[in-house]
Amino acid sequence: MALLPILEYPDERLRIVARPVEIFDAALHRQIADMFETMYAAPGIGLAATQVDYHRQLIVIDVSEEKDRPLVLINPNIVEKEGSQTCQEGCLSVPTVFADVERAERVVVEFLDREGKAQRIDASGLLAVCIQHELDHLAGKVFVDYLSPLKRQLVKRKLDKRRRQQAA
Ligand code: K1U
Ligand code: ZN
Repeated sequence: MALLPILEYPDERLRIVARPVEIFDAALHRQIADMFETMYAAPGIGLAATQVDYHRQLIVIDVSEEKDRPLVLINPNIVEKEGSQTCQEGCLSVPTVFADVERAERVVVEFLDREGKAQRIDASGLLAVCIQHELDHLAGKVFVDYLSPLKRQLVKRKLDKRRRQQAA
């Protein structure tokens, strides 16, 4: 397994729209294992393939306290949405930045598992937030896109400063 580099906002590769996964082979299973290792090490509760510069519709998630409930979503589609909730979100591609985002409270998602078998889950609370955040990544969207232009500018400046300090 390997730790994968995570793209950081405003990297333009975060804007690439992911294509469906078509081949369920050993290379895909290696990519999934590497993404879980990267997500757990970060640490994070989700990771979309886009964030590691792999532009296929693949997401890994684990919102459990014990980190023992790994979930792989391939070619996911939200087929039902209900209600709304506002949650403070973070993003491994926008380090140190947290902001409130309004999302659906409950989503029903159809997807393929790592063997290519069709699955469906009914998610609410944090899992629903995380799924919507990761699906946005696959569509080339980052959570700071929901902020005002002024707040986005502040985020860019903060990240620029952080990068300059890291390079010094
Ligand atoms: O997609 C990502 O960048 C991962 C992101 C997912 C997410 C977090 C919060 C709300 C919506 C989506 C993260 O995992 S950021 C890190 C984080 O939230 C966290 C890390 C360790 C423990 C608990 C949370
Ligand atoms: Zn993110």
